[in-house]
Amino acid sequence: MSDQRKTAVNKPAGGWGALNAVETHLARQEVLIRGNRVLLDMNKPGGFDCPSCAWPDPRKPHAFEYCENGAKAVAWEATKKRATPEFFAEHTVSELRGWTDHDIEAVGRLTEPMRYNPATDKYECASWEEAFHAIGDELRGLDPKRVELYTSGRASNEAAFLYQTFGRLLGTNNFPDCSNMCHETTTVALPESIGVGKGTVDLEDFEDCDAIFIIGQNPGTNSPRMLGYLHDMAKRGVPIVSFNPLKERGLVAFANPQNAVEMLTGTGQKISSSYFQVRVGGDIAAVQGICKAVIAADDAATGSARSRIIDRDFIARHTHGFDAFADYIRNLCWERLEHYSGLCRADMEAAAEIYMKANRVIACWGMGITQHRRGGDAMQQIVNLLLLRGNIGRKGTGACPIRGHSNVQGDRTVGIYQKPKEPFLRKMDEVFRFKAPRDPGHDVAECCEAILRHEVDAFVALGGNFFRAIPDNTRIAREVPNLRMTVYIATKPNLSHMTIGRSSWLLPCLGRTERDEQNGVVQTITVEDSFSMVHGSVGVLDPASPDLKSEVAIIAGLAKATVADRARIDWDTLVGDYSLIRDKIEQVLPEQFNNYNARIAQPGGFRLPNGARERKWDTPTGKANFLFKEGLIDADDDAPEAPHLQLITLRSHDQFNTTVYSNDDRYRGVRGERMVVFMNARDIAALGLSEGAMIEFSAVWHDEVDRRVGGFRVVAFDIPPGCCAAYYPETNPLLPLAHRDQRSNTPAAKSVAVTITAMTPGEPVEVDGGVAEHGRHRAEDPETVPLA
Ligand SMILES: Nc1nc2c(c(=O)[nH]1)N[C@H]1C(S)=C(S)[C@@H](COP(=O)(O)OP(=O)(O)OC[C@H]3O[C@@H](n4cnc5c(=O)[nH]c(N)nc54)[C@H](O)[C@@H]3O)O[C@H]1N2
Ligand SMILES: Nc1nc2c(c(=O)[nH]1)N[C@H]1C(S)=C(S)[C@@H](COP(=O)(O)OP(=O)(O)OC[C@H]3O[C@@H](n4cnc5c(=O)[nH]c(N)nc54)[C@H](O)[C@@H]3O)O[C@H]1N2
Ligand SMILES: [Mo]
Repeated sequence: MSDQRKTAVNKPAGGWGALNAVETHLARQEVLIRGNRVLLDMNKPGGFDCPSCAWPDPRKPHAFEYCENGAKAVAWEATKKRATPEFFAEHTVSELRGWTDHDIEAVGRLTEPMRYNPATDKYECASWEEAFHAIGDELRGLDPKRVELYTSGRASNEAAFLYQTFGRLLGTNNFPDCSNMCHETTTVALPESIGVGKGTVDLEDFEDCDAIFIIGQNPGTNSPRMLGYLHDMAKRGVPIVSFNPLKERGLVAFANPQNAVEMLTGTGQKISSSYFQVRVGGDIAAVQGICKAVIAADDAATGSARSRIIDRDFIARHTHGFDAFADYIRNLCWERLEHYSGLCRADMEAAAEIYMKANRVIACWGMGITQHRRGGDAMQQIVNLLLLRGNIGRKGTGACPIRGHSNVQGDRTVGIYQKPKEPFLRKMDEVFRFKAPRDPGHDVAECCEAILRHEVDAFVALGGNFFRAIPDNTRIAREVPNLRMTVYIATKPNLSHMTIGRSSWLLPCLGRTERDEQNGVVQTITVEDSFSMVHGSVGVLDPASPDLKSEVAIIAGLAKATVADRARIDWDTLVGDYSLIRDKIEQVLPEQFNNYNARIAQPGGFRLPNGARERKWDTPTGKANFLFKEGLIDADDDAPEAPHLQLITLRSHDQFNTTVYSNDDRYRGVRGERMVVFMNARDIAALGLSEGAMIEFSAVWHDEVDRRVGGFRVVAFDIPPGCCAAYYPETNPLLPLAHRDQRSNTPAAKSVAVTITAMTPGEPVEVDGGVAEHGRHRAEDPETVPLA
């Protein structure tokens, strides 16, 4: 590792580097003055909800309730740059398809509706009326089962609710959603354990807990406001126990930009009191090892005067399956747990010691748990650990999945779901007087399979970047020209928009930072955060173009043009006053949204009911369940043997999913490039490579598809041997569609078996049909933030 990189990687996260980055990103998008003022309105009552992650807002916000990455998200949306009709006149879609994710979005905000013209291979201006008409005509003529309605988690509750109403009126439950690639694992597996698919904690619990376990999540980059809480907890001496194969800088130390001493001394606060570098996918074994040590300690305490370690009373009253679980765990041998977790027995026992000493424990998890073939099983082991000492449904305790997109949880709550429950559909029928379709629709994986089978005619996207974010993306994108129509509702152009059916539309919408005025009144939208708090958001900026419509207005326009005759819905009235949409949501979901409009007016909004938080378990046993399977730790083991490596696909510090703000990753010491692979020095040597060498990945999977991407530079990193990491979405062509969590279909993006081979710089990667990743057009873009 170079000295400069070493210094960069070893500094605390946050600090001057974070402030510096905020300024640079605002300046780069030419929003310095505007942006700084705008940032003051973020995450405050009466202001707008940060469009970045789903971390909740405190009831009493700080003066600067934003983080570096929230500021980047705002700067990116509030940019002065525009993707105008003139821009599209200069570039064919075929040409734009070869651009990088960064370059295409960096063009700026979309300004007018655009229609693809096959004769010129360009997007050209159209009016909203033309767009709605043409799209409505096409959709009306199609079998609704061959229409896919994708949602990305930035859509508001109001937009998402109208969207699912529109889709169900059309006659389909095909609602593939970004959550199908994200926390679907949690949504499916958590209810089996505790009866709800959402977390059971709130912000106050963070203040009350006395130990926290962070498993497979990188808060420093992906929910940086969480770091402020971790920072304060660490200061209070609360043990923070992290499980992550990579040494993530934000989990190691953090200098809070709001703390003068830390800023001046550059020291920062140590965050994780223990850091366990588990093997990729080794969490099942690691957590079961901790359970083993806890149960052993409890067994040893039995009969002695010492108090019991396991909360027998809670277990007897509130749980099911403890005895079988405990027996299973007692019989696991340490050698196997060590082998599969990549940790030693002493590590697991040390973690158990911390767990047993603490009265109140929170466990958080992210994509490092959900994006695995046995992600749901891993998550259920985390719950088992919590249940052992009654760490759910009590102050300062709980299960805490950290969601991704700022409203991904809310979208699901209001009906974006491919497998809607009967009571919900019955309410929809009743409120809108029609018969909603009953057969299950497609999730993301099933939508991709349908595209591959040529069973899709139209693909409509409410935000997102579907054809980049999905597994096997180049392979699936190749089939899209078979579709009759693609429709993209978006703020900025991206590579999906260049992945088009025979007809294609780009419908530009307002972003969350912008004033959404209808009938002369500024509208409030609502969102739900990771902790099930629903609150309002009001945009403050002038819209990027006078021709933008809100997502709500666009969906209503599409619905009017397509399904106006199928229910007596006054779409225009709903668009004119979003509180009327909330009334409809309340009618369909009365228990959750009772008194909706009044309650969003209270500071911080309101919390949706959560049974497990009150120790009411909505499971078939009526209890919280200890769940496990025989042979779980090594069943269907996907850890490849050498020379294969397990590839983790993850996020850099300067990206939000497929939105790449810059090519830097300050916390991992990478600057100006994304085509890198982080490897253990031993693997680098074993493969006969050296730092800086150029490599090609090829995926190991049992089918005929050639999955390769090349042009990645080797970077030595503190990561266990046998695994490596590289950025998404550049690595998505490697991720086989069938490689996914067994129950929820969530792509196993965190453990792709690959082989790595050396290549000479400039050597082309011939991948059948697709754009070879390293062959993408790149602007000369040394736009970098100094390493700090
Ligand atoms: N700035 C920013 N914020 C974001 C996003 C963004 O891209 N940028 N994305 C948003 C979205 S949609 C989401 S879902 C969240 C994602 O937030 P995270 O869940 O933090 O997502 P990742 O960065 O993909 O990976 C998380 C961590 O899992 C670790 N990991 C990988 N495999 C394993 C494993 O087997 N076991 C363990 N214990 N750890 C493992 C990786 O090293 C990495 O540190 O963030 C949201 N917030
Ligand atoms: N290999 C690999 N693949 C992954 C992951 C991984 O870790 N590894 N992570 C997965 C996860 S967790 C997720 S959530 C998905 C994300 O998948 P998506 O949600 O589909 O992708 P994003 O990159 O978040 O979408 C970015 C685009 O959204 C549009 N946009 C931004 N703001 C707005 C808005 O306000 N309204 C509208 N209509 N459009 C807007 C812009 O055009 C922008 O280009 O990717 C998944 N794919
Ligand atoms: Mo996500």
